[in-house]
Amino acid sequence: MLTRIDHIGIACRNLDETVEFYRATYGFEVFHTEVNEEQGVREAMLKINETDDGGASYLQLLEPIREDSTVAKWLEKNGEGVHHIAFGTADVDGESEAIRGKGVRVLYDEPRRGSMGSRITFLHPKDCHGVLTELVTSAPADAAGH
Ligand code: CMX
Ligand code: CO
Repeated sequence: MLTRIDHIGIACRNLDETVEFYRATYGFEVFHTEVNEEQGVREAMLKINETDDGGASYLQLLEPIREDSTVAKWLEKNGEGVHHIAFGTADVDGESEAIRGKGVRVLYDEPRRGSMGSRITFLHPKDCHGVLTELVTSAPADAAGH
């Protein structure tokens, strides 16, 4: 089961300036930052609300750290904006297999490492009516280590 909006991924050119916009305009504070080398991004997670499945919903602000990263390529083509949405689930392995079985391309054979020790995979936007869609299982609360 997919039980929450885990996050909305927003591509930006300058993470610090974008974080400041969200703080000054809405009062959202940074909950966590990290560099994900594999994904080629520096990111900030802003927690918007907790959810009744024990998780939370975030904005994920993403700045590319390499010219050849997917987010750098996307920014070049589209400019700043909403890059992907992510649904939270307790079982990213089971959900991605079930969705693969429905004919949607799942981009990874096995989930990879996401923010705060989560496990993530992606569904191809061309199979999802134009929306790059991520599935996330959060790390257990005591293992997140933010
Ligand atoms: N949303 C919607 N459509 C997208 C898209 C996005 N974010 N990114 C690419 N597309 C579309 C393009 O517009 C293009 O469509 P057209 O052929 O109609 O022009 C098509 O998909 C192919 O795009 P591309 O620019 O050639 O890009 P690639 O095929 O090289 O990569 C994708 C697309 C989805 C495979 C790649 O972005 C990917 O692997 N994404 C998953 C990883 C990721 O996004 N990591 C960063 C976030 C990390 C995190 O959330 O933690
Ligand atoms: Co994401």
